[in-house]
Amino acid sequence: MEKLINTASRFDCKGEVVKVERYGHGHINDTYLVTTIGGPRYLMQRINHKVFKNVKALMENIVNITEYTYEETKRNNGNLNTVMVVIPTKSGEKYLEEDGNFYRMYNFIEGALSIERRATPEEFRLSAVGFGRFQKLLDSFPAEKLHETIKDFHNTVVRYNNFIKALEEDPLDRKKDCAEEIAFFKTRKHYCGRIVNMLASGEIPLRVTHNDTKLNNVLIDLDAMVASTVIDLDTVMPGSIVYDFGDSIRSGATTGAEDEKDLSKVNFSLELFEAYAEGFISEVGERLTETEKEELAFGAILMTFECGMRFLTDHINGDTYFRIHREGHNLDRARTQIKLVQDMEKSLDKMKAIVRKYC
Ligand code: ADP
Ligand code: GN1
Ligand code: MG
Repeated sequence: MEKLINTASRFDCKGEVVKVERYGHGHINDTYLVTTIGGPRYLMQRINHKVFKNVKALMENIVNITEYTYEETKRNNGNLNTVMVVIPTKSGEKYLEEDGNFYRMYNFIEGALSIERRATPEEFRLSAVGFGRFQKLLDSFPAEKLHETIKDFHNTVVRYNNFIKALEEDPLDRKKDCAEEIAFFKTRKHYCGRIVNMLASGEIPLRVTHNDTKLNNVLIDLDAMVASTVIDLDTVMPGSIVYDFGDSIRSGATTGAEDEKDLSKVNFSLELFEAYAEGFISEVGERLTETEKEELAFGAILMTFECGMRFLTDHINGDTYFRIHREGHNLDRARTQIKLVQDMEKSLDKMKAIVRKYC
């Protein structure tokens, strides 16, 4: 803790840093809440530089996006307290390199929280409004300013090839214990190319998107019942809005936690799906092309399939990507995603009808 207080003190915070503690439930970065005397609270992150190999490019993106968001919010007389700002180091750098690690600091957004439980339909609708607004904001963001922070992030064909490669290498001899799960993904290989091909042919437009729209990446003000801030901007890159819609459904339209071991508790919720579709389409519906509208429901299946396959790949590889808290954690996560894909496959027609209703 003493060491982390020293690290945090190297940023240009107001007040004296007195406490640094682990915070949040992200799978990628190490996140810390920083308390000061005489100043506000801050949020410090040790950037996962195994995942984000080019930290300089990553931080250029984040600085550009947060500055743009700040200016747009100011121009629209919005609440600037809800905007994330990068706090520079005392020597004016946008991030700190220390002992081979990379740290950054943001203002801590007060009065709003990540929902880490099952959301109510109204909360989930609000999260959709938040991500929808963010998508609109990004629509006018100059794409040429962005670096690709993780190559082929939602290229499901590449993800599938990585999965096969992991199976071939099988470094910890884990493959033998997940034959059913492996077969599940293999029999659905045809899902992988669908959106990738539509992007390549221009049938679906490439837009600047968030790419990690899971429920806990939008802060909700539960007193005012409004979406406050979209966070976790590491993967803002060119992508498809179908992915952004789909990943929110994957993470939020479910009755169980992402790592629930009792799969009887994990069901896809059409009620939550409808709440999200309503909120999201109310914000971005007018901008969507007919093909995008048509693919939103499939996007939910695809993102759940992809995430499940990524969890299983990481399990086979020895848990080198997603943070785990117990043995078999990534396999448990893969299993909930499989359960959700199975449920969604049965509901696809109903999902499509709901999307049409709000478009
Ligand atoms: P990861 O990439 O590991 O998911 P996130 O950037 O999502 O990391 O941060 C982890 C958690 O920290 C979030 O889910 C959220 O609860 C909290 N958080 C992140 N940034 C802020 C912020 N600026 N203000 C308040 N809470 C934040
Ligand atoms: C990771 O960073 P976090 O926890 O918000 C991952 C997402 C996955 C998600 C699964 C950069 O999101 O792609 O969908 O875990 N982020 C990255 O929970 O890989
Ligand atoms: Mg996150």
